[in-house]
Amino acid sequence: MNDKILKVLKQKEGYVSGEDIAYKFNLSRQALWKHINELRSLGYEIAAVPHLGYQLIEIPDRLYPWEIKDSLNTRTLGKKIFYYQKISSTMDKAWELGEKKVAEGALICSEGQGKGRGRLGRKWVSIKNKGLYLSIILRPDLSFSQIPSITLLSAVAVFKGLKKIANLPLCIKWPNDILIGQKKLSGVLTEVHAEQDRTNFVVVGIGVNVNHTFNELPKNGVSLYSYTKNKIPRCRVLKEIVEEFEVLYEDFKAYGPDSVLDQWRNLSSIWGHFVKVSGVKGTVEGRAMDLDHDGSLLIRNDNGMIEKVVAGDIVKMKE
Ligand code: BT5
Repeated sequence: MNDKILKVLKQKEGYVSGEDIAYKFNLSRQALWKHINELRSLGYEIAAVPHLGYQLIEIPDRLYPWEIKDSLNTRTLGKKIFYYQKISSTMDKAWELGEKKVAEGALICSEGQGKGRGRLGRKWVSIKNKGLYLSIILRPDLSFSQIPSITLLSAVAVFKGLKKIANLPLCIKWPNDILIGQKKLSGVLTEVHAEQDRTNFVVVGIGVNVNHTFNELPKNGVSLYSYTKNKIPRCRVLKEIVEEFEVLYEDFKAYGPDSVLDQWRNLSSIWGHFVKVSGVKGTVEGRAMDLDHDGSLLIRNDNGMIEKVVAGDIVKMKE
């Protein structure tokens, strides 16, 4: 009922009479008042004036599923949304739901995370009500070797989604970072639930620093707010990223990774630069030449040999 009342209040800029709302939903005046107070306790600012009625003054910056669904224009992503005030990690919840056979496209979002994680057991700082903490459950029919491309796809989706919000000087850093200058704005994490060669499901985790003040950010972090000085509703950030994600993902499933890889190549300014990459098998240095068809980074070392790095971090880059 709360969401229905909210819809009515959103439709009108001025006051809506309490009598009209109560009549529309067959509620007593007391019951309507109870719903109004419930909405207020969720953070909605609603003015109540005798003889005039109710007016929605402000929508809180929360990732409430009904707010997300109100604006999200997708076919499969976000048809189911699991929402938490606080959680250890949206990845853990996504794994739990994935094992329970929750359908592809389910979104898991939380206002904060107690144990947000990055790759290789690293931590993702997840301050409550400030960032976007989102996991997406996917069930692609892909071979194991194609999965790393999903990380690149996610990074492209974040890049394109954030570009729609503001004209930011974003950089994409292999494989999963979105930066402004040298500072990290967003990170992506892909985890796969697989048995032998069969992929059961994939979870993509997306973290974006949205409304953090400078002091709330980790060292070398940046938020949309700390850079633009504008507060941005986190639902909007989710919407833009998830809509871009769906377009890329449908294309990827239908035609393979080529288009995603091309877009990633075009967004990156790494090509031809000297890089030092710390990978699982040690450090590789040389010139970044290209992405391989599986999303690995191809580096030409001093001997002219091409080395392939499947997973790792670029720890240094120069001209
Ligand atoms: C990542 O790992 O960048 C992937 C981050 C994924 C986070 C999302 S949030 C929703 C979902 N649920 C989760 O639990 N995780 C996903 P990696 O490339 O390993 O980078 C981690 C490193 O980034 C850390 O070691 C820090 O140096 C830095 N870092 C941590 N928190 C940060 C933040 N909020 N902003 C910028 N940098 C951060």
